[in-house]
Amino acid sequence: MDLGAITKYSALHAKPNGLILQYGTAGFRTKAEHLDHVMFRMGLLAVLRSKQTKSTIGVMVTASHNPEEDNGVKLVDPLGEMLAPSWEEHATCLANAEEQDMQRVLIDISEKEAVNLQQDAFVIIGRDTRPSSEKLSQSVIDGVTVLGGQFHDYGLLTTPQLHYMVYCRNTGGRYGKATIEGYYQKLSKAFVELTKQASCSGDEYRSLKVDCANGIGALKLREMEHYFSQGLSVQLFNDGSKGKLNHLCGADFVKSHQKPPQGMEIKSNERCCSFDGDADRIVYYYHDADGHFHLIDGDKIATLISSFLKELLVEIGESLNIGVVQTAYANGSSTRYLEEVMKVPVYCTKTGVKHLHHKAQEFDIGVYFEANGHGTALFSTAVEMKIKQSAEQLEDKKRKAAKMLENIIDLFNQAAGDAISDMLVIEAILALKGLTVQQWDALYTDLPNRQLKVQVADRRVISTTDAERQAVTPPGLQEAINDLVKKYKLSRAFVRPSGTEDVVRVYAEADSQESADHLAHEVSLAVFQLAGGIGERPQPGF
Ligand code: 16G
Ligand code: MG
Repeated sequence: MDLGAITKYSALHAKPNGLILQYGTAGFRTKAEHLDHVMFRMGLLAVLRSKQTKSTIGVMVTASHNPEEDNGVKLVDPLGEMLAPSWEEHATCLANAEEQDMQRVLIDISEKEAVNLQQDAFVIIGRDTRPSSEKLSQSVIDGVTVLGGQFHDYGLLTTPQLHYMVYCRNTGGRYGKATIEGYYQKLSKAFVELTKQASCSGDEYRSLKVDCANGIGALKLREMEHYFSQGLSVQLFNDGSKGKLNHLCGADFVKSHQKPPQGMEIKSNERCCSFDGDADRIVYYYHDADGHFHLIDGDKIATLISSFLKELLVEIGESLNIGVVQTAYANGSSTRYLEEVMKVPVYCTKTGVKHLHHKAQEFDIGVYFEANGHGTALFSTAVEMKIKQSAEQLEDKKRKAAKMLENIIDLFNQAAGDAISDMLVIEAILALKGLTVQQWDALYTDLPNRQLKVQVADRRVISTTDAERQAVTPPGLQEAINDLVKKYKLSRAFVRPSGTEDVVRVYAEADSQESADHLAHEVSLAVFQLAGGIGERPQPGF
């Protein structure tokens, strides 16, 4: 380590006085003007992580669904996963170190993690379309270079594309080619082969409106479009040519406001979807003949996918263990449908993709989705090999199912939830099953629900267990929630401190919207009273 050079360059990326940031569920995220030093330091950290793992590490500059003025950064581990928890702590330490402590912190991390500093390091970098992203990714590169790391800057990429590149590079090209063409070709080939098997009746449904949140998804989908156009025609909205990133559009807006994005004209029963700002989340929706808006969220996406996978497995005659992973936010109807109708086991983890991803790896086939639309399906290597063999050996009908499964494995981004890949999987399944968006929606009816936020002095006073479904502290809060829940039918409620905002989140569902709203309000009051609420008491009405 050339400590002199690090000190010199670090001063060019000086940390604003008193600024403390935390590597949260999705890396660092805040106003772009506060992030220059964090970017430089994450460049340094990526080099150490690369040396330690002897693998390529990814650095993505994005703030996903946050406003355009924000930015953020996260590191991607060797198999495309989120950064290991112990390194999240190092990231926080390094980002918050004062200039004069930087050297010591770097040496500490290297020693604790037994990093061989002589080892080569390779870091790949991607960024979204925010105005601040280009300069910030240059600061990452400065950090990588000053520690002697090699790098490749992919420039504009969706977050899942960067995860894909990392995964490809660390698996000797077996997973795919680590180029943007490699990504387009792998997914499109699988999609086109799959949809060729769809009966002609599906043809009239082969067009889709996509709200790209004025983000990177628009650019990449436009580049990719002609690779899969024989199977699907996409019409892009909020493509970044005029509107602001994530402003009144995108998956997060549509999911949280339960209404369509601005800038998209929707005719009744037309199939539409929205990506978020870095294209790792997707939700679907449509207007029915009466003009009512229907949201099809991550839970219904997981249901469609896992049901289809299960059907294929039954057809091939394979009894592989398939599991669905959700969070406490999953609608109760989806869990019930999966368990009772589909007979698929369902597991619940804490919020945050890394928790779901980790759990999903325990199954032969693990399908995970957050209700907000972030998810994918993971297939163990053994399953992949088995399916490939079946596709060659089995007879006619069985062989066809095995072939489909083989294509689906290729179509899923197994490194991360990916709006483009998920969209193509969903479109293929709808075509193959001849399902309309309404028929898909009708699989089950969501229980009415409500989400609220409560301001408290210190949200850390709330701790939870049982995948965030039970509050352990402050004393009395869970008992209060239990008493409130008993007052309503088919009801459920939980509270948790947000990992991305300084608020406590409240979730309630019940048999009617009125009951869900009441319950959410009453639980908010309990949080306000028992967990140190500040400001105005929560008011009823929304
Ligand atoms: C982050 C997570 C997302 C989670 C959300 C919860 C990743 C890549 N993203 O955006 O999965 O749903 O945080 O936010 O892990 P909250 O803690 O504020 O409710
Ligand atoms: Mg995102």
